[in-house]
Amino acid sequence: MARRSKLARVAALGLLGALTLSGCSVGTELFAIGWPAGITDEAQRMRDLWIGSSIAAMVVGVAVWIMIAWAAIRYRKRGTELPRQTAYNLPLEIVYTIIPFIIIAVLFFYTVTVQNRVQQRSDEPDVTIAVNAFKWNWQFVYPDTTDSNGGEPVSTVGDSTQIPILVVPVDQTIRFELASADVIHSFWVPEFLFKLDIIPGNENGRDNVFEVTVREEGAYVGRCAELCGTYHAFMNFEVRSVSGEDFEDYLAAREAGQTTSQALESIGQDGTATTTRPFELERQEHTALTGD
Ligand SMILES: [Cu+2]
Repeated sequence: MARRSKLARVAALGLLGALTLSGCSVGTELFAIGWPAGITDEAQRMRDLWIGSSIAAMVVGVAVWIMIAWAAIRYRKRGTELPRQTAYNLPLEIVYTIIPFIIIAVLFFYTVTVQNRVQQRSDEPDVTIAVNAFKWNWQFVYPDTTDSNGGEPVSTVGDSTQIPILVVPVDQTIRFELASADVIHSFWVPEFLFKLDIIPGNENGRDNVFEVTVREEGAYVGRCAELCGTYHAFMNFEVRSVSGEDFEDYLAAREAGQTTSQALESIGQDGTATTTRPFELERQEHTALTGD
């Protein structure tokens, strides 16, 4: 009896070890179960939480399957004799009430920790960008800059023929301050694994601000994630993450009077969006002509 329980314990430990090890290295993709990787520190934290939860769920699931199989085999019907009847095992009932409670408490602890990290705001972000949403496009303003043409801060605004490009540096904390000119929009960059509603009149609160640290250079599509009207679906933008040096050069070129497109080309980037394109005007023209 003693030997058997020792064996069972070794087997359980081995299983747990194998699951944990594979979860930490080769198996992360397996345990991510389709969860995307994302390009920010915050996205990575959320992914880690998800993978940890998957592994925990797998461990609990396997333990339950083993116990079910064991009970079914060990206590299967062997003859016609009625087995020993038992009821009200208080210690056992307490154990199976407490164990789920502990599991939920641990999951809750990690969830709150990650949530606080994702919503964390630094005292001094490296870059602040104002995002203004309107029906049906976006404006991105860099408040710490001055355009030599008019003395206003540098900004990029999209229209029906041009996708606005939001240029950000990598490896720096970026604060987005969201504002809406009309209805509720939602700022969503799928690769950030994050979106935030933009509620008109909320500009000076804390609910319209979030921060990320982007870790990968590239071009990523951004969208409005709140049904905001007829052309909601066309309210796309592009995030272009570049090195810190390129970002400085980009802003300097903008301050010197270059357009977004020219300034992007001056740092060796595509001048127009590569991940999405302006919506087709056909529908609009059709509507104008036929009235439906
Ligand atoms: Cu919108």
